[in-house]
Amino acid sequence: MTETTAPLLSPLELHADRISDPALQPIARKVAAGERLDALDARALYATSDLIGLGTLADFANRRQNGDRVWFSANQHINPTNVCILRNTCTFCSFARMPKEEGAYTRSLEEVYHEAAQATGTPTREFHIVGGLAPKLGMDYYGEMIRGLKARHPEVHIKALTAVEIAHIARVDKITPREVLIALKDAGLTSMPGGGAEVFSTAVRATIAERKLTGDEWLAVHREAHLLGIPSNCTMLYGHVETADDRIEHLTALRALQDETGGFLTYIPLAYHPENNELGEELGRVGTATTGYEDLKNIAIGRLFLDNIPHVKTHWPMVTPFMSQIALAFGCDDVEGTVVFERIYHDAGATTELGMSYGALVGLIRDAGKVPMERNSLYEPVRSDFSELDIPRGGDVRRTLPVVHAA
Ligand code: V47
Repeated sequence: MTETTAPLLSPLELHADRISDPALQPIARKVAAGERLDALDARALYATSDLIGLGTLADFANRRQNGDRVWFSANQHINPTNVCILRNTCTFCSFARMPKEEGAYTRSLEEVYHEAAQATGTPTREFHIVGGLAPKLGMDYYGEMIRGLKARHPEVHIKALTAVEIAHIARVDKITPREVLIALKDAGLTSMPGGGAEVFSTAVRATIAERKLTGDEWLAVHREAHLLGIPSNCTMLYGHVETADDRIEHLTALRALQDETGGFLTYIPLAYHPENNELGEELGRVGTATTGYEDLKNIAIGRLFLDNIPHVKTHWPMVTPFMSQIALAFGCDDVEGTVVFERIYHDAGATTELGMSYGALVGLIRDAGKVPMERNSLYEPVRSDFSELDIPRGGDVRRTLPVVHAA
């Protein structure tokens, strides 16, 4: 994987005078010295209400690693099916349907190719493909899909299938996850998305995702992928029933696997959305479950604790483009891409647009004082000169969004 040297436009300085919580001072010394943080440090970070102090540390750690460069991708999300055998046990999910439930769908391969054809003539460089665990969909379907997409769009990287889907395909075809990964790589798979991790704690999983892969099983699939030369992303779903200690245990496990394999590209904290799902109803939550304060804290702590994962991505469909823009000063060096048509979070009540235009993304990054860099799935630079685009400075990102209609 090649990366250009990050442009260091702002002087790299840790503004310790911006830290007001004394509990953060010893952590600041560790961060300045490039020392690894431990679980007790992470507890202090979760306990603090000194958001500016926390952000100052995360921003320093990010700029030391990435300079002022912020990556984005021209990508298209595709969700081939919402049919899922975990429909009744993943209580946080609003996307899944039982096979015969109203709204259930499974696209034929031709329908997937038709949806992907929107990429033709656009800058799209990545298909992000995730969906449900439909009882009979195995290698025939997914192998053929990836091969067909690659044949039609050779220049587009395919980031597809969470660890949970890989394990499901293995069960359907009675082969190992390793065999599934080898076959999918051969078909054209570039990398894997980070979904399905949720929170690894057994107690949390028993409440929100009882029948899903265990944390250890999720990690084992990613380990296998990394060993086969398939890099992947990792996530944490926060803002439901988990405690700070559950989050720290989760981040510790991600960091340990990264020490072992180096295969994670980016970490994405995912903000729980409570609409139209059993968990939200049980918790009595409506609208958004997380606050801007929590969103920024989780991003900053991810950047500080995961010292071995190169990138931290903010997912604008979940936290809004406004919060994503601020996240660029709290440790993020990567913004979710153009997306085109987002389903999973909108089913769960997200009120953001379904996709964002290329120009709006560039403007969002540039107006935060950062240097936009378009990337592919492997974080190889695609484009850094946007002078030909007519993007008003300080523009309202809402005005430059395309109107995307439901399929
Ligand atoms: O695992 C589901 C989350 C994930 C809800 O790798 C929910 O670049 C909030 O894999 N509220 C799947 N979150 C999405 C995914 C992903 C997303 C963005 C970027 C990347 C990447 C991967 O969506 C699931 C789950 O954690 N999710 N329901 C909900 N109600």
